[in-house]
Amino acid sequence: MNRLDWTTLDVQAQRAALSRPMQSRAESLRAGVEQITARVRADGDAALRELTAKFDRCELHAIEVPDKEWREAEARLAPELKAAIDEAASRIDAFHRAAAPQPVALDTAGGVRVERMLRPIQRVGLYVPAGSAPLPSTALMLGVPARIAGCAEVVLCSPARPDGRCDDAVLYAARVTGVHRVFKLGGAQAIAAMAYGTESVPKCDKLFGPGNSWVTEAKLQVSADPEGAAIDMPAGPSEVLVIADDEANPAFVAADLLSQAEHGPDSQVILLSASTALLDAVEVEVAQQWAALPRADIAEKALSQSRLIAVASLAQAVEVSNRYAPEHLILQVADPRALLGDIQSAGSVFLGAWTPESVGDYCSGSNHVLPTYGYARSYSGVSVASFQKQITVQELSPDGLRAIGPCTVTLAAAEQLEAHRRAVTLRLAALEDAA
Ligand code: HSO
Ligand code: ZN
Repeated sequence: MNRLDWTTLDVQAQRAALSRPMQSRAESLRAGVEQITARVRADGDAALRELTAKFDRCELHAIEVPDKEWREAEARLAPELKAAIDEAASRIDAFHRAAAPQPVALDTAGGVRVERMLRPIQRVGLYVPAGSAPLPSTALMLGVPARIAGCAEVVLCSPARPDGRCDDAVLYAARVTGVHRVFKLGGAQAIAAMAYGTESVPKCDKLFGPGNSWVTEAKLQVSADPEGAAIDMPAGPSEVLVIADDEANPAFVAADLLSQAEHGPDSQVILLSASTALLDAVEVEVAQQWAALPRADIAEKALSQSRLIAVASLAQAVEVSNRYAPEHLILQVADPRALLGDIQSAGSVFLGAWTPESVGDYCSGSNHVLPTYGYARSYSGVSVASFQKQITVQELSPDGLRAIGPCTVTLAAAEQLEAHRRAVTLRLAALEDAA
């Protein structure tokens, strides 16, 4: 890991210290995704079969997971894994239910009622990657809020293994959350299928979930097309920023850094501390713990673009963190709540020594589909609201129109929109006539 001292860096060096690994939107990627999308739109299921044979080395008979395979997956799954999925789902459900937006009804003036009602997005498409490892937890993080929102059709795509089956745990998690249909599709072709529809795959209104650069590029392309589908958020590789003080346990800090580093070679982990002793100790711990990891090669690549940064104070650490806007922010300091009020940009925050990021990834109840790559400056993680539309309603009585009509008339006149003005004045005149 690179060691830096924030206080000695000039403006340019500070910017470089917080730069993310370059995300390629290379012309070849763009063109490759465009080609895939065009093929799926033109040839539907036939294109999906061909592309799956080519990219996933798997001959699909049925594109949709049949009932029999759902049942077999559930029967094969270890009881403790089933129980853990059930347990995680119930806590994610509890938190997301409590955090769901509520309808609003308010009189903003006498006789002027304004309301907000919530409606589910009808058809949603969830993507669950299975690249270096299938992620059943992602099926929970997307499926639970979709169910709470009440989406009419919830479709999930996850790539099949070469034996033609989807991962057992992903299928079980999908079933637990009430996902309606699962398709054995991965990559850009899965995104294209859900955005445009094929004979088998229904066209969806909005697509959710993480993925590799092909999936991300496909989501960006379909979201720019009015005939395509909306997306949850732009996504990049996973990342964590840890702020630690001299009381932090270096082994805990190192374990948290490595748990993000093992996600992918382009993941990024950053440690900020005002304590040189802590930075030294974490560096030693990372090297020790890293060597024992099964995914040491992946973590090594991630660590090569990661940083241990010395800062002058906790206040400066918070400043730097807000600037970086991490997906995950871990505060391993004596009084983490004292810093929380100053946190402006982060996807999800983990407080204190006993809150590893892993619990949020799986089962504390919060969502793990979070804004990466600095998007936490303006985006939030997936929640029930992501699966809903908010529709406002207003209703005026005659008194209500008398109360706010003049304000409308003045503003319409100022904007020289005469028809707007008259829509009010002719009604006010009708009220006067009737009086
Ligand atoms: N940390 C990842 C989510 C995840 N971790 C899934 C384990 N499984 C991105 O937030
Ligand atoms: Zn994780």
